[in-house]
Amino acid sequence: MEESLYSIRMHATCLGDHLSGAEALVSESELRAVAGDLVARALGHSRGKAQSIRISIDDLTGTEAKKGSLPDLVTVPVDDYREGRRAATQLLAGAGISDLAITRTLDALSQGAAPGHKAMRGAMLVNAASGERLEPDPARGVRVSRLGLDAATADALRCALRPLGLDNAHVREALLLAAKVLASGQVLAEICWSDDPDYTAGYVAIPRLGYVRFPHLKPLGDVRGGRAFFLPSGLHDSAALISFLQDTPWLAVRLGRLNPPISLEALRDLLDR
Ligand code: WAQ
Ligand code: MG
Repeated sequence: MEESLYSIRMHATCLGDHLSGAEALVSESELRAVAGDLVARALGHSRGKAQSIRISIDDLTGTEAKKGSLPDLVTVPVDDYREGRRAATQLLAGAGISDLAITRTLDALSQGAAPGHKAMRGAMLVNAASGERLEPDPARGVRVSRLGLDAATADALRCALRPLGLDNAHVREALLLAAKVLASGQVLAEICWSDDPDYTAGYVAIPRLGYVRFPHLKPLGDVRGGRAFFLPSGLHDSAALISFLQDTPWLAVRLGRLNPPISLEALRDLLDR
């Protein structure tokens, strides 16, 4: 019999504002347990308690999922978020993002990229040359959806992250999201930091090096976080990319290399090569 495939998504709001969202691709037998986990997560969020929780479940059985690998991962220790943002800026510049686009994006993320300086629910799409924002809805942004790991890869990932001290939901979910974004083949770079006030780490993902994490990309206690995907200025049709990111089921079936930390100097050497 064909294996069942479901997309399950949670979106929680408080006073009408985005609070938390999460999702998974699972089989029918896992749906109940995962739904319970998502509800618990919405109720226990560090940004506040949900007033409204929506769970959507879509049966995708019979839809072919695309398959790919997780990116390589490396941590670059930094002293504080300023040093983290300087290093992130260097990585983005090395990936062909203009200084203007980097500055505009970091400013938007640090001020809250949704109208009213609120946190966006999804990601900004940014023209890598002009810094212009391209997402159709600046409050919602583009949500990367319908992504998951097969069971063996999910287990292997946890085992490989544990000795690095990185086996937590933030890392696992962000690495998976970055994997789907890189798999689009159309994104030059991604930058992200969490909107959770007690989680200061963030990352830059680029095709050449994979997922490069910095323990500090924002000050502790800040509830402003977000994501931006930088697109080549020549990409005229972002609709196909948005449809891939939002709608195409995508499963990670292999790990990338999970490297021990490297110094900022070693990162700069890699970039100069
Ligand atoms: N698609 C697009 N954007 C999203 C999605 C999604 N599925 N989920 C969240 N975002 C955006 C949204 O603007 C959030 O405000 C922002 O990203 C941050 O989301 O240690 O926890 O789930 O290696 O708070 C990164 C570092 C942690 C992990 C990221 O993001 C590490 C994190 P959060
Ligand atoms: Mg969050």
